[in-house]
Amino acid sequence: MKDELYALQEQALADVEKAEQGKELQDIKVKFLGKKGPITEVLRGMGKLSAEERPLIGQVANEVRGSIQEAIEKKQQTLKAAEIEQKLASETIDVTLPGVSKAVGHPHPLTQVIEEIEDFFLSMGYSVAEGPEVESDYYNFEALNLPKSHPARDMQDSFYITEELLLRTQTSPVQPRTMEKMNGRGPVKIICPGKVYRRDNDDATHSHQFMQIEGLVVDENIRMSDLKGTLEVFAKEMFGEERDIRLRPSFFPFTEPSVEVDISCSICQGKGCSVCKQTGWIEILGAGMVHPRVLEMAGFDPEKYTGFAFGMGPDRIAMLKYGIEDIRHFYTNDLRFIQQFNRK
Ligand code: 2U9
Repeated sequence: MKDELYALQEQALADVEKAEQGKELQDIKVKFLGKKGPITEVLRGMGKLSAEERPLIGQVANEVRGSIQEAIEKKQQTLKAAEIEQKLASETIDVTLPGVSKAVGHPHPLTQVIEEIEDFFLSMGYSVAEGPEVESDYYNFEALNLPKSHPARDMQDSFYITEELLLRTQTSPVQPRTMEKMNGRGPVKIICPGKVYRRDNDDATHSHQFMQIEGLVVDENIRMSDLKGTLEVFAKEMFGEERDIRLRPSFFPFTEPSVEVDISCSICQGKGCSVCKQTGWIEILGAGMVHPRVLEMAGFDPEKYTGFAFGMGPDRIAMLKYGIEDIRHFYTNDLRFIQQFNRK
């Protein structure tokens, strides 16, 4: 029986040696040391032994059990340590390796320009007013001194939804909407950014949907020089201190007098080049003194109140600022174009 025990011990220790997984050790333990195990079996047979043999076998059996138990625990630690080692090896981070850059988004170039323009006017005490893109014919045209029959309506080919509803062709309707809420009392000092829609065939300088920012100041004694001064500071802020502005007479149904505003060409410093078509000047926006009819329709007494207004296309401003030759780049969501404006 003693040899049998040692043979079991040898077998068990050999299995422990070969074991590679904790599970195997568990199985060996159950197999050799378990209730139904051969050593237990031997011990159960102790009854048949002589009195002098029993303690000897008992001692050998416990020695064998102890050595197998110990071998299993030692091997478990070895396997545990190897597992941790392997885990560490697989998880070691080579800090010298370049990091995996997470693609972080950033504002669209148009949004960047619009926010820059908004920040300028907010710094001048204006507030931002917004309104519906699906607008009524009244606010988009009538309230802007463009009665139903007015020819200028055709200039702005519109997406009509019903007789009375259309996709707004400019953000101007936000202004009579805002003025009406003032119950004829100034001051009004707002800028109105947003999407506008014109039934245009998209090409390098036209898009059926584009952005606009308009501004309006209504109060007592607002004069043309206030408009000129405001636009001068704006142009220098957006395009550089060395820029000059020029006001040219123009016509808009909702302003009288009306002007178009140019800045000196940033490419040729005003000497004339292909960008400014040899004029040295580049048009950036339109403006004028608010037409008394428009003030009146919005509930303001044109005898007491005057105002100025301006309108610009941030797309155009961005194209000038960044030398972009095709407006469609803004709307085709080509990341190669957009990611150039990632202000890291
Ligand atoms: C009210 C009174 C006056 C807004 C104005 C312009 C001149 C203008 C164009 C610029 C580029 C449209 O996107 S664009 O093509 N706009 O030139 N806009 S004055 O005048 C108003 C608006 C509302 C109540």
